[in-house]
Amino acid sequence: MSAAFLFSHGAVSKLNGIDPAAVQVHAQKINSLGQIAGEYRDASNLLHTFIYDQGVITDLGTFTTPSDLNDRGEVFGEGFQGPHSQPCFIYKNGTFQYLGALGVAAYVNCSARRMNNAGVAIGYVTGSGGPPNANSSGAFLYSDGKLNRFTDLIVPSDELIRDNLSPELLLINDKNEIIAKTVDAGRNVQYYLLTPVDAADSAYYNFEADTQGWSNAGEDILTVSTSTAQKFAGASSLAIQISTGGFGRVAVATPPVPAGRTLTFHIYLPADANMDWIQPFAQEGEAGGWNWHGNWQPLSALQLGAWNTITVQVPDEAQPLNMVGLELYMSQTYSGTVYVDSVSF
Ligand SMILES: [Ca+2]
Repeated sequence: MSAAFLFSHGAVSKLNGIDPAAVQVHAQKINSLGQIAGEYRDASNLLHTFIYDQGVITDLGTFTTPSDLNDRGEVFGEGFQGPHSQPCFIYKNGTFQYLGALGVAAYVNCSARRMNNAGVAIGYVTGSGGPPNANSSGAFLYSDGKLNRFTDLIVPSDELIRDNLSPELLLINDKNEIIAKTVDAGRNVQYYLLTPVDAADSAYYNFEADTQGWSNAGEDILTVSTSTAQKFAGASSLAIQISTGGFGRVAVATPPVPAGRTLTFHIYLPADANMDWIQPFAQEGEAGGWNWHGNWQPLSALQLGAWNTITVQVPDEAQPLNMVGLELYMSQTYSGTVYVDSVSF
């Protein structure tokens, strides 16, 4: 017996809600949430980007074309800002952000390629009309609000630089690994896989060598180790492997966190995480009456399959701390791994 593709519950949805006058409707990307980004031409032959999400169409307006859509629902595409300027944009949380050129330029013509689930985008931009030698064109990598010239991110001795080839970036994955293509004067094509070097982890609790005293301080439902499977910075993080439901607590005793500091936690929740809530915390010692300072977060406030940054304020009048850590509560059974990294203060 063989089966054709089985849709969830047999449901097939029609992409209703696009401008009835639309022609040349193209769905370009579908992400793992089932959201779709596409484009169409309106009655005036102008291009629009649309996003389809659970039966609802959002129209991003004229002069926009999508190139990619990530699992955060963010669209990477090309827009329009007056004659001769077609910058790349990232559309997220209902707003456009335009990326511009690499140097000073009057006009921008940008080719959007890909954007991963961390919001790191790659493409190629041509700037023109700027001062001589403005050097405003080239392949770029956009990350954390910064437009980087791609060649600035490559070790100068690498042959990509040495041969003075301009890489056309093709693909990026969620590990920020990039496929680049070069074409030399003889039209010979070469492909490269570029892998990022880990940024150093300068946080006090960076979990680079060991667990730094962090251990299970709650119910017997989890084990604690270091792991390179996920990391916020450096090469490794603290892995909290949960085997069932219940109340979990991982903590480090007598941390040297001074009063008045803000503790910053980076916490990675897997895509299938089902805990009810998590709570990074700091607790004062006996002199401080065991005072508790937590930042309780329901699962709905957190990003899954991603790093979450959560802070805990230690008051100015706090007495020396008894412990710092993370609590998790799962009313249902769960088996999976949560990661903590780069806890600084
Ligand atoms: Ca680390």
